[in-house]
Amino acid sequence: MGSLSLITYRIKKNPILTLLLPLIALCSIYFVVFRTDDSIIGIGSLPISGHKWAHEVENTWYFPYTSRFKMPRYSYKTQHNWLFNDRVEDIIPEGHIAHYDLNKLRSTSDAAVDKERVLILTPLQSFDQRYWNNILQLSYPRELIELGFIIPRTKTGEEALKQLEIAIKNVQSDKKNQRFAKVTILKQDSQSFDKLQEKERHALNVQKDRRAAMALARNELLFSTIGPHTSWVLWLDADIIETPITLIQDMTAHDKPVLAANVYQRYYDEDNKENAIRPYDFNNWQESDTGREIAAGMQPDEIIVEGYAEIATYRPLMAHYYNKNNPIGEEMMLDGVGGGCTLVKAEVHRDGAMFPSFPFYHLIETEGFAKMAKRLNYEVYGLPNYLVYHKEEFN
Ligand SMILES: Nc1nc2c(ncn2[C@@H]2O[C@H](COP(=O)(O)OP(=O)(O)O)[C@@H](O)[C@H]2O)c(=O)[nH]1
Ligand SMILES: [Mg+2]
Repeated sequence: MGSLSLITYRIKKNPILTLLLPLIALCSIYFVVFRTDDSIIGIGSLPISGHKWAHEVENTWYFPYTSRFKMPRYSYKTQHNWLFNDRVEDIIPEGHIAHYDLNKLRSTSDAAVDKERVLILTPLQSFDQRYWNNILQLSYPRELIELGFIIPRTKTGEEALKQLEIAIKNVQSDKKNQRFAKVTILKQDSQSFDKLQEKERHALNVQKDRRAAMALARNELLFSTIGPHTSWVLWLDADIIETPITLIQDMTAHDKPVLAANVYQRYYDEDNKENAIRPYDFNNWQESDTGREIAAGMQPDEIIVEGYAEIATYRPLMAHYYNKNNPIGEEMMLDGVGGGCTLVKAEVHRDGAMFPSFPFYHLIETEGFAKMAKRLNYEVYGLPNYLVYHKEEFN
C-alpha cells in the first residue's frame, strides 16, 4: 500500500510520468498479447519475401583486410568500409553455378576427337588386379574417363574396397596427365549378396533375388555418378579381365544407343590339351517366338532369365554367333543384354532407361534395361565377333 501512495506522490510531483506510464502499459499489453513470433516462416503477418534468415540478422563484424578473421557469409554481395564490414567477399567455388546445354552434349562415332566424356561403371564385389590392369591399358584419353564403383556391404566387399583404394591412389597421385578425370566409390545401400560360388550363383532359384539386388546396385551407381557432361556410360563388370586396348574407341565408333561386346572366357581344354575360349555371357540375345509365348503365359510377377535349360526359349544367343572369320565390327540386333561389357549413350539413361528390379515385361536387371531402352525407341545391338574375356572361376 505504501508503494502505491509513493507512486501517486511521484506522479503529482512529476507530470511527465502521468503521460509516460499509460504509454508503457499499452506497449507491454501489445507485446504480450498481440506480438507473434514471426521468426517462424509463415506465422505472423510478414510475407515470406520479407523473412530474414538467421545469417541475415547475424551481426558479427569481420576485418576485411586480415585473413585471420575473415569468415565467408552466405552472400554474394560485398559491403565495404575502410576498416570494418559485416560481409566478406564470398569465394564462389568453381562450378557452383554451372550451365550445361544438353542439346550440345554429343555422343558421336568420333568420341575421342570430339572429347566426349565416358563414365565406366562397375559393380564390384571382388577386386581382380587383371581387371584394373586392363582398365589402365585402355588408350582412350584418361582425362575423358570417369570411373564409378559400387561395393557391397559384405566381408568380400570390404576386402575389395581396400584393394581398389590402393590401386586408385597409385594412379590418382601419379603424374597429373595420367589421372582419371574423376573416381567415385559408393558403398551399397541396398541388399547385397556375399560371394557365391559360380554354381550357386547361377542356380535358377536364386536368380530372381540376386538379379533384383544387382539391379538396385546398378541403379544406385548410375544415378549417383552420371553428370551433365557424361556422353557415354560403359558398363564393365569387375571380372572382365581382358579387352582390346581400343575398347572405347572401337565401341563408340558404332554410334549405337546400346551396344554389347561378346563376353567369352579363356580356359584350358583338357581333352585337346590346349588353351581355348568358350562363350560366357548368355544375356545378350534376340527374342524368339518361343520366348514370346512363354512370356504370354506367365503370371505378372514371373520372370524369364536366359541361359537355363529349365526355361528353353530358343532365343538366338549372341554368344553362339561368334565367328573368327567374320569382320570384327559385324553388328547384331539384340533384345536383351548383359552388363559384362555394354556401352550405352548417356542420353538413353538420362531419358529414363534403368535396371528394373521388378519384372518388366517378364525381364529384370540388364535384360529389363534393354527392353526399357527399346520402349524408349532406342536400338539395341551387339558385336558377336568383338570378344572381351571374363575371368575363369574354379569351383
Ligand atoms: N555392388 C555389388 N556388386 C556385385 C554384387 N554381386 C556381384 N557384384 C558384381 O557385379 C558384377 C556381376 O556379378 P557376377 O557375380 O560376376 O555375375 P555373373 O558374371 O553374371 O555371374 C561383377 O562385377 C561383380 O563383382 C553385389 O551384391 N553388390
Ligand atoms: Mg561375372
